Amino acid sequence: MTFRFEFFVFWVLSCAMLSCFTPAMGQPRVIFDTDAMTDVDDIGALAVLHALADRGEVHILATIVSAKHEYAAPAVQVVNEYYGRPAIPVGALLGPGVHLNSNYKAQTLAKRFLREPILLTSQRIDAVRLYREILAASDEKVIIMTIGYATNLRDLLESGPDEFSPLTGKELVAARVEKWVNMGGNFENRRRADGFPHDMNNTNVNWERDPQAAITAIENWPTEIVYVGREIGHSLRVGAALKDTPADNPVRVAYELFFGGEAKDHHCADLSTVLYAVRGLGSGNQRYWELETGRISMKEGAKFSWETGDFPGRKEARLVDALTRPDAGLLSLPEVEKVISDLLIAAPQKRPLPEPPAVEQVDVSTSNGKLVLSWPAAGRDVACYRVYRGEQVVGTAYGTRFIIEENDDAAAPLAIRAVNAAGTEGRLTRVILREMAR
Ligand SMILES: [Ca+2]
Repeated sequence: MTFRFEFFVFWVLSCAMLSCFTPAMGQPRVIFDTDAMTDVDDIGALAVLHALADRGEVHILATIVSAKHEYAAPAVQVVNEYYGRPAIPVGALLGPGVHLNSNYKAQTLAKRFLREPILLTSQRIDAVRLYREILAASDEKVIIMTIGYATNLRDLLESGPDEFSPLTGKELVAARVEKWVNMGGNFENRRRADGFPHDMNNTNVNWERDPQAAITAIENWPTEIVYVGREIGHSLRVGAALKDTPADNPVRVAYELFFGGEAKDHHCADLSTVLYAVRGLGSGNQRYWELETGRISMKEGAKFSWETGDFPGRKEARLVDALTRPDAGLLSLPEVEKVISDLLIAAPQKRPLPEPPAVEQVDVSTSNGKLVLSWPAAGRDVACYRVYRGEQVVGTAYGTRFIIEENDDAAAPLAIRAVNAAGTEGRLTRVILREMAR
């Protein structure tokens, strides 16, 4: 059965009313991939990311979970909501993966702060689908950071063409991803700040808990990888200052749950990874790190060796800090701790976000009996799009394309509304489709 669609696009907002929308060009656009399961530094890292977004330094495209704990995704949602960005998508690994206990008690955290019914990790949008939807629609390069397992990125690389893109996962990453900031590996033998020596098995839990994912993703990654080795964040400690923040700050509560009492200083493996993903090496006289280029060789169990140097065709580097490069004029470790701690405890700014602009044009086609809607992006700050049929939300798009499975009622009016991170919908951009028999 074939259809032809005549469609009329109405939009109420005039271009003049939209002129207050000023995209922040040059801001990195990031996808945050976290286990949010065992250690509390994932929660601290997400707080730092939101604090940087509050300062206009980053746009958060998605928060994605790489662990199987049912309250990992809800815990991420708690932090997104606290910082006033409830509409940022929370994706999750739906296939096989790592499942361990949560030492910061993700379930307790989620139940304290979220309204019932809580959408569990297994009820979230599939990580690979979310990655593909976002990357396919992105006309700017994206930075992906992993502060958990490489499971989602391995699955993304191995994904095939779908309704969002004719590219394979690897081709999509090559086309749209600037770099992978990878918290993993243990490149130097140091004593931790508490005197305990690092385990020098040349890996770290992020890689060794799903070693095949780490090996496959690293060996097949088609763009730059920057490793934030365990020694970077484990030489820094922050968190005690959270006790000066409001008692209902869920990040403070997570650190309290982790320590079984007052919030204390804790390592910064994931927090330092966020700082690098957003601010890079730092700037001016505020330089945190240097890059050391090299080449990694992955071995069984996700152990590895690292060879320093320039290797044509490879884009790999690791972070080095002032302990490794005392000659480089970098900030001292206590100074970097101060930068991270100030971001960790910064009060959410919850500035009103501009209402998202209207979707100005929608193309409609059919494919395999399904209705395919696609449209140009309505600005850089859109978190997602809601697709309405009449008053009913029929789905959410994280890119600029939506497929309606059942098109038997295609004559009903469809509206697509852009949604910003705060959850505010754009006004009355309405697309009315009328089915016309050929
Ligand atoms: Ca982590």
